[in-house]
Amino acid sequence: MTKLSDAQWQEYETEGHLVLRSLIDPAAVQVLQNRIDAIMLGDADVDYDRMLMQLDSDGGNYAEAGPQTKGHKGATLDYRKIQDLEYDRVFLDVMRHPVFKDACDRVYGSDTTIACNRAMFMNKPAGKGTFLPWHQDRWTNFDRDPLLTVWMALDPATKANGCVRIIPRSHRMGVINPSHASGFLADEQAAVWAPPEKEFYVELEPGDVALLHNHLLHGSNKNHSQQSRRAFSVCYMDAATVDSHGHEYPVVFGEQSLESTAATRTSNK
Ligand SMILES: O=C(O)CCC(=O)C(=O)O
Repeated sequence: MTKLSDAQWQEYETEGHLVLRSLIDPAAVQVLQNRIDAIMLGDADVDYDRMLMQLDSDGGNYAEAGPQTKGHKGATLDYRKIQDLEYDRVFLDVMRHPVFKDACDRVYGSDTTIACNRAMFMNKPAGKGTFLPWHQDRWTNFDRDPLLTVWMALDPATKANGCVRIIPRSHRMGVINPSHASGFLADEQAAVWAPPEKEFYVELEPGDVALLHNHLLHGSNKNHSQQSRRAFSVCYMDAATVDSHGHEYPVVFGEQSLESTAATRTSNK
C-alpha cells in the first residue's frame, strides 16, 4: 500500500484517527524491535549524546518517570521514551513510508516541506508503564500546531498493556487548554471532555499503524500485563513552523537534508 483511499481519508477527517492494519510487514517490524532493543541495551551504533532517553517510572506515576534528557541511562529494557530516532537510519526509513507522505500531502499540501517534530519510541515495559493523562499533542512554543501523528505498534497494543485511548471526534472541539505548554487537560477539563463512556481503546497488532490528528484527545494507562507495549510514533509538521526557543527541526519530506539541521529540543509528555 502506498496511498490512502479517499474513503479512508474521509474517515480520518471525521473521526480524528484511522487504523491501517498490517501496514508494516512482520520482517520490518522485527528489524525495528531488534533495533530499539539494541538502542536500549547500549549496543547500537547511534550517537547516544543526541538522543533523549527517559527511564520508566517505578510506580506508574507520570511525575515520577525519569528525566527527559539526552544520553544513555543504563542497559535496560525499562525505558519509557526514546526521542530523536530520526537520526537512526532504520527508523528514518520507516518514517519515509509512502503512506505517511500521502497523509502529509493531504494535511499540509503536497508542496509543503515536512519536518519531524519528534520521532520517538514509547514503551510500557511488561508489568510497568507510566500513566499518561489526557492531552492534545500541541505545544505553545510553536507559531502553529503540528497536525499529524503516526503511531506504529511494535508489540500487540491492548487495553491490558496500555494501548492509546482516545476520544473519537474530539479533534473538532478545538484546543481545550490553550495555556498549558504541552496540551495537558486540567482534571476538571478531563472530567468534562473525556468521560469514560466516550473513550475508545486503539488496540493494534504489531505492524498496524494509527494515524492521529494532533488535536484528538488521547492518553494511555499503565501496563497491567506481562507483554511489553513497544511503539514508534512520529509527529509530522510544516517545516516552516517557528519555534520560540529557536530550535530547528529535521526535514523528513522535502529538499533540505535531514543532516543539515540541528534539533536540540526536548519535549514533555
Ligand atoms: O504511546 C502512548 O502511550 C501515547 C503517547 C502520547 O500520547 C504522547 O507522547 O503524546
